[in-house]
Amino acid sequence: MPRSSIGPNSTPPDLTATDDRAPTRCGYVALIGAPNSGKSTLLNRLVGHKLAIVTPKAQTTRTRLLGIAIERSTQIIFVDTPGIFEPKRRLDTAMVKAAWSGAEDADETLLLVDAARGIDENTRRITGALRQRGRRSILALNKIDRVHREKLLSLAAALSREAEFDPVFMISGLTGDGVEDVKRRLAANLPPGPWLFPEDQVSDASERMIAAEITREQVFLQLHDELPYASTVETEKWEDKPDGSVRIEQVVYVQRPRQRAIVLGERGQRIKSIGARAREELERLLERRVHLFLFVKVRENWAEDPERFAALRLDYRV
Ligand SMILES: Nc1nc2c(ncn2[C@@H]2O[C@H](COP(=O)(O)OP(=O)(O)OP(=O)(O)O)[C@@H](O)[C@H]2O)c(=O)[nH]1
Ligand SMILES: [Mg+2]
Repeated sequence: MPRSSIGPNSTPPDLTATDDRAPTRCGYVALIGAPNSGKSTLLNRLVGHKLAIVTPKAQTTRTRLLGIAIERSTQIIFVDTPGIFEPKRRLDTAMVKAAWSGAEDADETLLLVDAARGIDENTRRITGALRQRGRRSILALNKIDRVHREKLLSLAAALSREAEFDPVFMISGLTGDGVEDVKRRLAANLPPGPWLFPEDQVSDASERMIAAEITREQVFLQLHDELPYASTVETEKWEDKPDGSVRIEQVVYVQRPRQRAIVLGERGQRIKSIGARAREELERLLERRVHLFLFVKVRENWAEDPERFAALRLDYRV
């Protein structure tokens, strides 16, 4: 069966569908790491679908997102998390809290370190917390396509002095180098048990939510300075048309009238370009025609508004 269903659907898990010669295994694996270490890129590669948005800017991911992969008789439920950093705003605190609770609820944690960047303050904060919690983690030095081998070995040694890691992998989420080894090892580590999701489901996020993320990805890619961080995107309407296409209405919230003017751009050129790229991406993802309508609204306090947190599936009470 093609693994085609993105979000939750009404089909109950078919627990008999797995290889009945081998007992099934199932469990959660949290991907944790500093912002920009490559967690979302790796999640997409492990699952074989674009689920999580990826940009060169830090703090792209704002909430936990499940990506579900199958490795022989094991269902691996990967948890993409926001990067762990020193939070300043309420939104940051909620993001970091979501990341840690993702790690705590998981059977295994995989710490990603950007090998080109090495051990920075954020990574040190994570290794300190792992050590304090007495938590063993698997380590993946990521982005090895950008780093010489000698540097990798010394980085692995330095990290092993910070916390307990077993084993250590060297991978590139971008090229896929080493990723299958990590996946196999994780599958073997997970406990025996029935699969928790239908075998064709690849994420817990709804199509509405992923669609909002795709537009937010363009906001991150096409806007700069404080704007990506001052914006959030929500899907307000989703209408399946009889001709097979879908009409999607989304709101881009910003905090200031001046920011709204920048998002719109001169004669609406910027929002048009954000919409055009997001629509292309959505059509690829949903495999149908998409009519995308974007509205830009000023909500000075959106980053303090419980409704916006709920849309991001973040805990407001941080
Ligand atoms: N060269 C190289 N770049 C990578 C690799 N993995 C990710 N990147 C790039 O690193 C940047 C950040 O990737 P993300 O996957 O968004 O990182 P993240 O850890 O999810 O970031 P946050 O969500 O902000 O915490 C993007 O520009 C990716 O293309 C890799 O293996 N090699
Ligand atoms: Mg991410």
